[in-house]
Amino acid sequence: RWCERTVAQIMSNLLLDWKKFMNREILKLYAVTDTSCLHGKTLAGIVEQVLQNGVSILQLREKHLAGNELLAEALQIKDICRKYNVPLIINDDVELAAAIKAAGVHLGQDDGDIRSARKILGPKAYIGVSAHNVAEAVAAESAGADYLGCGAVFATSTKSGTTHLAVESLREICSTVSIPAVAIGGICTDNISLLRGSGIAGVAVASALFGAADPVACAQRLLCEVENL
Ligand code: 3NM
Repeated sequence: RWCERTVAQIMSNLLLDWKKFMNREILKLYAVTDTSCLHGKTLAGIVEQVLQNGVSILQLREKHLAGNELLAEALQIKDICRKYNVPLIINDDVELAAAIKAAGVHLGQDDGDIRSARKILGPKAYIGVSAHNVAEAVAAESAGADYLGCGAVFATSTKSGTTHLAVESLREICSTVSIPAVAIGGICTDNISLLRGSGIAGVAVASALFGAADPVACAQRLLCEVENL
């Protein structure tokens, strides 16, 4: 009995470690869609290009869309993600994530509740949570979040009302929780190296990728930089 329990405990710990390791790998280059800066290109076109060139996870974040328009966009992007075996995360909308069987959802501090999202999406779903300090990070981890999005590490015009997160605070978050964290906010190829030593698993990038003159080159350079962090 005691032996069986010990083996079961070891197996379950190994599985948890494996999940954490995989999550860190998957979070390396996290693209967050931003259609406000496409320069006449299509979102689907850029998504296809960046998924072929290093983006390891993609979040659909289209604040200006709702209802059937958002659903149609989500289904189209999901097809591309499936083609390249890249997880699709839906921003804020647990119901939409469930309806299209996305890989997961990303919740802000004011969005839905982590535990009810888990109930709806199940144990395999990725649930990401925005955290701006150690207290929020610890709370998200204990509520069952799989990863954290921490920002804004640099100035951003993609989201209004962000607060600045110093690299030192990012490091404190990463060393306190055991789930992986990605940095977000104004990250581009010129400043990503400033995040070195912070302990992040990866970077989440919107405008630098989707507004790039050459999104392919940008994705490749970001991946190269993130691997040297
Ligand atoms: N969340 P870009 S900053 C969606 O600080 C988002 O929590 C942030 O876009 C936060 O890469 C941000 O264009 C915008 O700056 C990220």
